Amino acid sequence: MDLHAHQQEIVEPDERVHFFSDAHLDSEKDSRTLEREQRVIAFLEQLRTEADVLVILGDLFDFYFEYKTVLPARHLRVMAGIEALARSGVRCWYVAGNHDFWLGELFSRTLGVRLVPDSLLLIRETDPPLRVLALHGDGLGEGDTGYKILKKCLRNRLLIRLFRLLHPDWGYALARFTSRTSRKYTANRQAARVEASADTARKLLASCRELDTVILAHTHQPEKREFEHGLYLNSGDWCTHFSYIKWSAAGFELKSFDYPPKSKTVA
Ligand SMILES: [Mn+2]
Repeated sequence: MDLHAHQQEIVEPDERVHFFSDAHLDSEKDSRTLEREQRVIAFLEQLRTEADVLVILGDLFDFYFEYKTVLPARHLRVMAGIEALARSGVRCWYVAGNHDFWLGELFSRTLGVRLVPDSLLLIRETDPPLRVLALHGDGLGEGDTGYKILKKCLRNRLLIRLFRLLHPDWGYALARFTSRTSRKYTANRQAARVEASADTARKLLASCRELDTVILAHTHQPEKREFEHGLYLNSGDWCTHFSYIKWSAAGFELKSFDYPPKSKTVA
Protein backbone atom coordinates (compact mmCIF):
# COMPACT_ATOMS: atom_id res chain seq x y z
CA MET A 1 0.00 0.00 0.00
CA ASP A 2 1.31 3.43 -0.95
CA LEU A 3 0.76 5.74 2.01
CA HIS A 4 1.34 8.83 -0.15
CA ALA A 5 -1.80 8.02 -2.14
CA HIS A 6 -3.94 9.06 0.82
CA GLN A 7 -4.96 12.57 1.75
CA GLN A 8 -2.96 13.66 4.74
CA GLU A 9 -3.35 15.71 7.88
CA ILE A 10 -0.25 16.70 9.80
CA VAL A 11 -0.81 16.74 13.55
CA GLU A 12 1.46 18.60 15.98
CA PRO A 13 2.87 16.50 18.87
CA ASP A 14 0.51 18.00 21.46
CA GLU A 15 -2.65 18.32 19.35
CA ARG A 16 -5.90 16.52 20.13
CA VAL A 17 -7.72 14.65 17.38
CA HIS A 18 -11.27 13.33 17.76
CA PHE A 19 -13.01 10.71 15.63
CA PHE A 20 -16.70 9.81 15.60
CA SER A 21 -19.11 8.24 13.13
CA ASP A 22 -22.37 6.49 12.34
CA ALA A 23 -24.98 8.74 13.92
CA HIS A 24 -27.22 7.91 10.95
CA LEU A 25 -29.20 11.07 11.60
CA ASP A 26 -32.70 11.00 10.21
CA SER A 27 -32.85 7.21 10.08
CA GLU A 28 -35.85 7.31 12.42
CA LYS A 29 -38.75 9.70 12.44
CA ASP A 30 -39.24 9.84 16.20
CA SER A 31 -37.93 11.72 19.21
CA ARG A 32 -34.81 9.51 19.36
CA THR A 33 -33.53 11.11 16.17
CA LEU A 34 -33.99 14.56 17.72
CA GLU A 35 -32.23 13.45 20.89
CA ARG A 36 -29.32 11.98 18.95
CA GLU A 37 -29.09 15.17 16.94
CA GLN A 38 -29.00 17.20 20.18
CA ARG A 39 -26.18 15.03 21.47
CA VAL A 40 -24.16 15.44 18.29
CA ILE A 41 -24.60 19.21 18.52
CA ALA A 42 -23.55 19.24 22.20
CA PHE A 43 -20.51 17.12 21.32
CA LEU A 44 -19.53 19.47 18.49
CA GLU A 45 -19.83 22.41 20.91
CA GLN A 46 -17.60 20.69 23.45
CA LEU A 47 -14.98 20.03 20.78
CA ARG A 48 -14.52 23.75 20.21
CA THR A 49 -12.35 23.84 23.33
CA GLU A 50 -11.27 20.20 23.46
CA ALA A 51 -10.10 19.42 19.93
CA ASP A 52 -7.65 20.65 17.33
CA VAL A 53 -8.77 18.24 14.64
CA LEU A 54 -12.10 16.47 14.08
CA VAL A 55 -12.50 13.48 11.79
CA ILE A 56 -16.09 12.51 11.04
CA LEU A 57 -15.66 8.92 9.94
CA GLY A 58 -18.77 8.56 7.80
CA ASP A 59 -22.49 7.94 8.09
CA LEU A 60 -23.20 10.99 10.22
CA PHE A 61 -26.29 11.36 8.05
CA ASP A 62 -28.42 8.41 7.11
CA PHE A 63 -28.68 9.89 3.67
CA TYR A 64 -27.35 12.96 1.94
CA PHE A 65 -27.46 14.11 -1.60
CA GLU A 66 -25.88 17.29 -2.80
CA TYR A 67 -27.29 19.74 -5.30
CA LYS A 68 -25.32 22.69 -6.64
CA THR A 69 -27.25 25.26 -4.59
CA VAL A 70 -29.43 23.33 -2.12
CA LEU A 71 -28.46 22.04 1.32
CA PRO A 72 -30.94 19.82 3.21
CA ALA A 73 -32.94 21.81 5.78
CA ARG A 74 -33.44 18.73 7.95
CA HIS A 75 -29.72 18.74 8.80
CA LEU A 76 -29.46 22.49 9.27
CA ARG A 77 -28.67 22.40 13.00
CA VAL A 78 -25.95 19.77 12.76
CA MET A 79 -24.44 21.47 9.72
CA ALA A 80 -24.44 24.76 11.65
CA GLY A 81 -22.66 22.96 14.52
CA ILE A 82 -19.95 21.69 12.19
CA GLU A 83 -19.62 25.09 10.55
CA ALA A 84 -19.22 26.82 13.93
CA LEU A 85 -16.60 24.26 14.97
CA ALA A 86 -14.63 24.74 11.75
CA ARG A 87 -14.92 28.52 12.10
CA SER A 88 -13.55 28.31 15.65
CA GLY A 89 -10.32 26.96 14.16
CA VAL A 90 -10.74 23.19 14.53
CA ARG A 91 -9.60 21.43 11.33
CA CYS A 92 -12.56 19.33 10.27
CA TRP A 93 -12.43 16.32 7.97
CA TYR A 94 -15.29 14.23 6.71
CA VAL A 95 -14.43 10.75 5.46
CA ALA A 96 -17.36 9.48 3.41
CA GLY A 97 -19.35 6.53 4.67
CA ASN A 98 -21.67 4.29 2.70
CA HIS A 99 -24.71 6.45 3.49
CA ASP A 100 -23.27 9.88 2.82
CA PHE A 101 -20.71 9.52 0.04
CA TRP A 102 -22.68 12.02 -2.04
CA LEU A 103 -21.32 14.85 0.05
CA GLY A 104 -19.75 17.41 -2.21
CA GLU A 105 -18.31 20.80 -2.91
CA LEU A 106 -21.25 22.87 -1.60
CA PHE A 107 -21.23 21.10 1.76
CA SER A 108 -17.46 21.34 2.00
CA ARG A 109 -17.28 25.02 1.07
CA THR A 110 -20.23 26.15 3.18
CA LEU A 111 -19.20 24.31 6.32
CA GLY A 112 -15.42 24.63 6.00
CA VAL A 113 -14.92 20.86 6.09
CA ARG A 114 -12.50 18.91 3.94
CA LEU A 115 -14.02 15.86 2.30
CA VAL A 116 -12.24 12.57 1.77
CA PRO A 117 -13.88 9.94 -0.43
CA ASP A 118 -11.90 6.96 0.90
CA SER A 119 -9.25 7.28 3.58
CA LEU A 120 -7.30 9.86 5.53
CA LEU A 121 -3.73 9.46 6.72
CA LEU A 122 -2.87 11.37 9.90
CA ILE A 123 0.77 11.88 10.80
CA ARG A 124 1.70 13.05 14.27
CA GLU A 125 5.03 14.80 14.08
CA THR A 126 6.66 13.14 17.04
CA ASP A 127 10.04 11.42 16.88
CA PRO A 128 9.51 8.88 15.39
CA PRO A 129 6.30 10.10 13.69
CA LEU A 130 3.06 8.19 14.32
CA ARG A 131 0.90 7.23 11.35
CA VAL A 132 -2.81 6.59 11.60
CA LEU A 133 -5.02 5.52 8.72
CA ALA A 134 -8.71 6.36 9.11
CA LEU A 135 -11.44 5.02 6.84
CA HIS A 136 -15.13 4.22 7.14
CA GLY A 137 -14.51 0.56 6.36
CA ASP A 138 -17.48 -0.52 4.23
CA GLY A 139 -16.95 -3.02 1.43
CA LEU A 140 -13.49 -4.04 2.56
CA GLY A 141 -12.02 -7.50 2.69
CA GLU A 142 -13.02 -10.50 0.67
CA GLY A 143 -16.55 -11.49 -0.24
CA ASP A 144 -19.42 -9.02 -0.06
CA THR A 145 -19.36 -8.88 -3.88
CA GLY A 146 -22.99 -7.78 -4.12
CA TYR A 147 -22.32 -4.83 -1.88
CA LYS A 148 -19.15 -3.88 -3.77
CA ILE A 149 -21.12 -3.75 -7.03
CA LEU A 150 -23.85 -1.68 -5.36
CA LYS A 151 -21.19 0.69 -4.03
CA LYS A 152 -19.69 1.14 -7.53
CA CYS A 153 -23.14 1.92 -8.96
CA LEU A 154 -23.97 4.41 -6.24
CA ARG A 155 -20.69 6.24 -6.82
CA ASN A 156 -21.06 6.27 -10.62
CA ARG A 157 -20.65 9.80 -11.98
CA LEU A 158 -23.25 9.53 -14.71
CA LEU A 159 -25.82 8.21 -12.28
CA ILE A 160 -25.04 11.02 -9.88
CA ARG A 161 -25.44 13.58 -12.67
CA LEU A 162 -28.79 12.11 -13.67
CA PHE A 163 -29.90 12.09 -10.05
CA ARG A 164 -29.02 15.76 -9.71
CA LEU A 165 -31.53 16.62 -12.46
CA LEU A 166 -34.33 15.58 -10.12
CA HIS A 167 -36.11 18.16 -8.01
CA PRO A 168 -34.52 18.00 -4.52
CA ASP A 169 -37.81 16.82 -2.95
CA TRP A 170 -37.88 13.87 -5.34
CA GLY A 171 -34.16 13.30 -5.02
CA TYR A 172 -34.40 13.05 -1.25
CA ALA A 173 -37.35 10.69 -1.46
CA LEU A 174 -35.27 8.41 -3.70
CA ALA A 175 -32.13 8.78 -1.60
CA ARG A 176 -34.15 7.79 1.43
CA PHE A 177 -35.23 4.65 -0.39
CA THR A 178 -31.64 3.80 -1.37
CA SER A 179 -30.47 4.33 2.19
CA ARG A 180 -33.13 1.96 3.47
CA THR A 181 -32.20 -0.69 0.88
CA SER A 182 -28.55 -0.33 1.75
CA ARG A 183 -29.31 -0.78 5.45
CA LYS A 184 -31.48 -3.83 4.83
CA TYR A 185 -28.65 -5.32 2.86
CA THR A 186 -26.17 -5.00 5.71
CA ALA A 187 -28.30 -5.47 8.84
CA ASN A 188 -28.14 -9.20 9.47
CA ARG A 189 -24.48 -10.07 9.86
CA GLN A 190 -23.30 -7.93 12.73
CA ALA A 191 -20.94 -10.33 14.55
CA ALA A 192 -19.28 -11.45 11.30
CA ARG A 193 -18.89 -7.84 10.26
CA VAL A 194 -17.20 -6.87 13.52
CA GLU A 195 -14.67 -9.68 13.12
CA ALA A 196 -14.16 -8.99 9.40
CA SER A 197 -13.36 -5.36 10.19
CA ALA A 198 -10.88 -6.29 12.89
CA ASP A 199 -9.29 -8.72 10.45
CA THR A 200 -9.08 -6.06 7.75
CA ALA A 201 -7.35 -3.76 10.22
CA ARG A 202 -4.95 -6.50 11.29
CA LYS A 203 -4.02 -7.21 7.64
CA LEU A 204 -3.57 -3.52 6.86
CA LEU A 205 -1.22 -3.16 9.82
CA ALA A 206 0.70 -6.28 8.85
CA SER A 207 1.04 -5.31 5.17
CA CYS A 208 1.96 -1.69 5.76
CA ARG A 209 4.50 -1.60 8.55
CA GLU A 210 4.79 2.20 8.45
CA LEU A 211 1.28 2.36 9.89
CA ASP A 212 0.94 2.43 13.66
CA THR A 213 -2.83 2.48 13.94
CA VAL A 214 -5.90 1.80 11.81
CA ILE A 215 -9.22 3.39 12.68
CA LEU A 216 -12.43 2.08 11.13
CA ALA A 217 -16.13 2.77 11.65
CA HIS A 218 -19.22 1.22 10.03
CA THR A 219 -19.67 -1.79 12.35
CA HIS A 220 -21.32 0.38 15.05
CA GLN A 221 -19.23 -1.52 17.60
CA PRO A 222 -16.68 0.59 19.52
CA GLU A 223 -13.41 -1.32 19.77
CA LYS A 224 -9.78 -1.07 20.74
CA ARG A 225 -7.58 -4.06 19.91
CA GLU A 226 -3.84 -4.43 19.96
CA PHE A 227 -2.48 -6.55 17.12
CA GLU A 228 1.08 -7.73 16.56
CA HIS A 229 1.82 -4.90 14.13
CA GLY A 230 -0.24 -2.11 15.64
CA LEU A 231 -3.42 -0.85 17.15
CA TYR A 232 -6.95 -1.08 15.75
CA LEU A 233 -9.80 1.11 16.91
CA ASN A 234 -13.38 1.40 15.81
CA SER A 235 -15.25 4.63 16.52
CA GLY A 236 -18.52 2.74 17.18
CA ASP A 237 -21.73 4.70 16.67
CA TRP A 238 -24.05 7.45 17.83
CA CYS A 239 -27.18 5.31 17.61
CA THR A 240 -26.62 3.39 20.85
CA HIS A 241 -23.01 3.85 22.06
CA PHE A 242 -22.35 7.57 21.55
CA SER A 243 -18.71 6.59 21.31
CA TYR A 244 -15.74 8.51 20.03
CA ILE A 245 -11.96 8.24 19.89
CA LYS A 246 -9.62 10.82 21.33
CA TRP A 247 -6.03 10.76 20.09
CA SER A 248 -3.65 13.00 22.00
CA ALA A 249 -0.01 12.99 23.09
CA ALA A 250 -1.13 10.46 25.73
CA GLY A 251 -2.31 7.98 23.08
CA PHE A 252 -5.73 6.69 22.13
CA GLU A 253 -8.81 6.72 24.34
CA LEU A 254 -12.14 5.18 23.43
CA LYS A 255 -14.83 7.23 25.13
CA SER A 256 -18.57 7.66 25.25
CA PHE A 257 -20.34 10.99 25.31
CA ASP A 258 -23.04 11.50 27.90
CA TYR A 259 -25.79 13.98 27.35
CA PRO A 260 -25.91 16.38 29.10
CA PRO A 261 -22.13 16.51 28.51
CA LYS A 262 -19.98 14.33 30.75
CA SER A 263 -17.33 12.05 29.28
CA LYS A 264 -16.14 8.71 30.54
CA THR A 265 -13.61 6.21 29.27
CA VAL A 266 -15.11 2.90 28.12
CA ALA A 267 -11.88 1.07 27.18
MN1 LIG B 1 -21.55 2.59 7.41
